[in-house]
Amino acid sequence: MRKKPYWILGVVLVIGLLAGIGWVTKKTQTPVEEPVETIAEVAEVVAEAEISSEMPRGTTHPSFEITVYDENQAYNGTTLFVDTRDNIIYEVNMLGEVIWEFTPPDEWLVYKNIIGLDVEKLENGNVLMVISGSGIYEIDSSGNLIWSHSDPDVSHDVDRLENGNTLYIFGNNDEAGDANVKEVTSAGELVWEWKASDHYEYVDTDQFAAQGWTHVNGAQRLSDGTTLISLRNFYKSVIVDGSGEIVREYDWASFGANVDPHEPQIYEDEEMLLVCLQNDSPYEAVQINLETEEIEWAYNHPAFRTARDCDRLPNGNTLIVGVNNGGTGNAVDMMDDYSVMVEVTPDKEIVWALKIIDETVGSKPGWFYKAERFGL
Ligand SMILES: [Ca+2]
Ligand SMILES: [Ca+2]
Ligand SMILES: [Ca+2]
Repeated sequence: MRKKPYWILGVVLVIGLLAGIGWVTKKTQTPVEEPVETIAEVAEVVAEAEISSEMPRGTTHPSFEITVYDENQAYNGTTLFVDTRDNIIYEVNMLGEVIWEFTPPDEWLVYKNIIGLDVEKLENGNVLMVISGSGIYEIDSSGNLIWSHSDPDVSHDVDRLENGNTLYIFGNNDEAGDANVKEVTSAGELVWEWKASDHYEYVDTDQFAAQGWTHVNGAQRLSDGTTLISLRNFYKSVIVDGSGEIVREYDWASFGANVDPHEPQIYEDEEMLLVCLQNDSPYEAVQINLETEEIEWAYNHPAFRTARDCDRLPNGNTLIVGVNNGGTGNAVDMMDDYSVMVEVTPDKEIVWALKIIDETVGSKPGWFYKAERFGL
């Protein structure tokens, strides 16, 4: 039997040693600081996108610009939202072209600027919206009023439930004693309500004085009949049972001082909760495991502030509505900040972005509030 030459063994040892040193060096290297890019700067030109023949086409809006569109990675569909500059509800395609719009009549409006208007598309194609201080309105795709429920104590969120009832909330300048969540039948009959003051002691401090006591800003009915409620001014989200008792409390204070939770949403199939933690700059979209409460995924961007909605899309991407801080990251000088919504992959690559190009938001939380994406 022929012996292997020793020099081969030596070469293998030396290569192994060098590789080991390289690995250790890499592990201990300080990462090079990447320059802060604004979302617009990471843009790919829309014109380069291959437009699917399935895409519904519409008309260009002078204020909307798509700065990123990766047609292979984005969840292709249409996006429904409110532009609160002029109180118009838009549905746009992936190019930002308007394929549908609706202007709520003046008599539905209480405030000049719609505050926290939620808009959703129902399974039958109708559109359901909550108009703060006014009520809930359901229209068909031609804009005809199909159903309404007037209640001055309404804001931020409305959901049509599987049983046909409607769940809505009140957190805009709410006071202790107000019902923060209500469920009404199609006949307008109140069948369930939840008051924070039944479960929390009223404490009149600055923390609890920002636009109301609790400033509840979101609710979701879960399949077991419990209800997820976002108590913004308490920095908490709670799950309450049918009798109103709090059966679960998620405390967001551990994510930093004054992080306002927005639009927490439980995805039961994925056993996770996705929430926007708004804290002017930076902000974070955080996904936690429902049971362990461990962070499974989180996204922030140095050019991003004031996100108030994040939705997990069927392809695993996340649609986030917020404000681009112009790349300055400066919470004082916000005059160059503009409204934006972005779609990011699980790997945190921006694959779609829509911005308002002709009007900055200044110190406002932005002209977009929430958005919904519908697949083609
Ligand atoms: Ca809703
Ligand atoms: Ca909801
Ligand atoms: Ca949404």
